[in-house]
Amino acid sequence: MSLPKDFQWGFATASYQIEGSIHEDGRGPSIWDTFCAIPGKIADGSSGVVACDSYKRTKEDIELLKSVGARAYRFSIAWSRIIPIGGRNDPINQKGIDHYVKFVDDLIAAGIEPFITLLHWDIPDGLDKRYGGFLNKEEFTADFEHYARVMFKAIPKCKHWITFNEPWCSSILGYNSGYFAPGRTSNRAKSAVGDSSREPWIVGHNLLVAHGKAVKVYREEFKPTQGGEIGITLNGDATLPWDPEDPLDVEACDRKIEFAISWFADPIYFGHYPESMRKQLGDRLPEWTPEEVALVKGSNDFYGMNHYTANYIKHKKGVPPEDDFLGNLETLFYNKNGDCIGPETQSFWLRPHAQGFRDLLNWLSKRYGYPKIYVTENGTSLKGENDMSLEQIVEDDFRVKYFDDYVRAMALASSEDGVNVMGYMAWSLMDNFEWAEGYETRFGVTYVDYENDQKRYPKKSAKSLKPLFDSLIRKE
Ligand code: GBH
Repeated sequence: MSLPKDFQWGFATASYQIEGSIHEDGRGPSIWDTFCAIPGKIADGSSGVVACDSYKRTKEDIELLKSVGARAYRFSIAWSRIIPIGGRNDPINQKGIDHYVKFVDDLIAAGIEPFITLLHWDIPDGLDKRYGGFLNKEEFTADFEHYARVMFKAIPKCKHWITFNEPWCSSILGYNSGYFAPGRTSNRAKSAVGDSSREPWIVGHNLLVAHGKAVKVYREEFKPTQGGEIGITLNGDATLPWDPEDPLDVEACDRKIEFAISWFADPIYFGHYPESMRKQLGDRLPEWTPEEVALVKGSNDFYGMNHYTANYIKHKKGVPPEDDFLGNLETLFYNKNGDCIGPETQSFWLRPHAQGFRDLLNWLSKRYGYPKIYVTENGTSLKGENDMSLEQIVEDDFRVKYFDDYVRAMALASSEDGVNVMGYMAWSLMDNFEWAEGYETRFGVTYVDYENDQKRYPKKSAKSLKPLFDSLIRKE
């Protein structure tokens, strides 16, 4: 098993999860600042006000990346640092731009290749207040296009752009379950506003159109001179049938991936939504206009893949409720035989199952014609890690094994199955603000001591990736 010679690897983070300094240098509020301020939304009542303090510690973070041998770093830009209110006619904040320009210069000087995500969920709150944010197709897509253009122009040295991180999360968690900002849902115990049966599908559509517009700008105005590439990052879990003998469970496995991934990837590669979704959602799924198809179809230079876990899938009978977003099925950790899919972690949704990674890489490759894939996130939390002593925390053998198993599964997909995977970013460089789960759940290869000035302590896993990749990447 091996990986191609020019395979890129490193670590990933996101602006709101690590930066802190929410008022520094003219940053405007994002929907996550607003959401965190609502009591009960974040498990430990915390927010990204300080987080890892990375806005002020870029030098230290780059030293950390160097010390663990990283060749690439994926991070996201806080839109509200660039345009504090967010809109295309609103003032641009040069200090925000300067910050990221310098960060990229410093990364490149350190021999680390930047991968920039334009939006990792933290849309300016000003846009949400002004016109409903993601829900407003005309305004949002025009504002995102403008913001993207500002960034492409400001950072010509960046050769790998990701438009959106996990539009599934922005749509479903933001507008169906209300688990993430802006927290809209039909559940009136959680929110006074929202329509779980319609809004997520509208938001998903708008994110796709906005992605298409940004890609068009990049390809027409910047790519010819800058020579970089652009794509979107989608999340999706692997699926195994609860009962492999039941064709309906087998079918539900594909349907689950279609509702999570193909919802976005089919329009990007084929120009339409998956049949299974059209069948279940009917006219709640927006129609594609010919102009939109022209923008979105063929809009990925690479496929950005975030992947963590797997589920057994059991089909459901009867008509699904209007707020169903899974595709009329159950996701389980045990199959019909009582086999467990993988060990517990600190995240209620995450159980390691590395074979699923290889299987999903193959599933995606077959469906979308073996596109170039960058794994833009992969990693794990660790049961009870937050309650351990520092001595125990830095001996994170569970995480070392997770990376070892998953990276080897990926290498097999590459050298044995013909999957065109060309990059891998471990989630995450350091413990950080884990959204609705606050700081109790840690995903870092570096421990961050939030009680003592956010001091960083690399764990065993931080140093485990370099030898692993050195042994797998072909020398010629
Ligand atoms: C990533 O998402 C994020 O990009 C990253 O910011 C985050 O820190 C990392 O995961 C670790 O969580 O509420 O039951 O519907 C990974 C994909 C999809 C995993 C949604 C959690 C919640 C399931 N995520 N899922 S549920």
